[in-house]
Amino acid sequence: MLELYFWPMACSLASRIALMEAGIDARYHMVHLWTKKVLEDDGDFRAVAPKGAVPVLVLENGERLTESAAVLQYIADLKPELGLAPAPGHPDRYRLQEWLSFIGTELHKGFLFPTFWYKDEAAKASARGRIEQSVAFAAAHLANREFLVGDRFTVADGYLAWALLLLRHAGVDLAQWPDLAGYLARMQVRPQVEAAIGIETQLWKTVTA
Ligand SMILES: N[C@@H](CCC(=O)N[C@@H](CS)C(=O)NCC(=O)O)C(=O)O
Repeated sequence: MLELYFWPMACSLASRIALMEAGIDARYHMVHLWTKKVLEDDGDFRAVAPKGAVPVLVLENGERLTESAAVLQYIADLKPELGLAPAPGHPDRYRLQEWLSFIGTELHKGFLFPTFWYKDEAAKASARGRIEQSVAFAAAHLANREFLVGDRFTVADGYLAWALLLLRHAGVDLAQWPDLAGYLARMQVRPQVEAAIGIETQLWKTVTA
């Protein structure tokens, strides 16, 4: 069985969404990102993952796969019939990778600067402006489209939905882009997305209580 190391509402939520959309059972291990402890046994997360970051997917053969873009594509490729990623070699596969990279580097990492890393207000505002440019780009792309790539849900949509949920903590108001707010609302009512968010929201409450 696959195993996923995660922290509630962190980027590993996109991997949980992918697993649930794929209908793949997995064992989930909650990690505390600050203490780097695996919560179920107080184990050393860095012994599992030297990078100290989630997601980590433990494959059936015991190998560990990291980096959201790789993990998400791996999960999607386990169930090719579901189209959670376009087939390898199809032109849309490169579009999927383009979006996974954009979400990972511009939105996901971009979010950290104004939220956690910059203390100076001017620097925070500048970083927020940069994120807003990236969000505006995604909003324009989604103005007349239901999904990021092709005409069906892919793992990139799960990843973007997570990133958009987090942006409010960076002081970015999605109401500026009604199409994008509508897209997020549509993603959030997909049964598996809603269920995954529900599970992690509950877990988040338990770890922060
Ligand atoms: N490049 C990695 C980044 C993963 C990442 O930054 N994960 C965060 C949670 S969203 C984390 O575990 N941070 C803990 C740390 O960096 O110490 C990816 O794309 O998956």
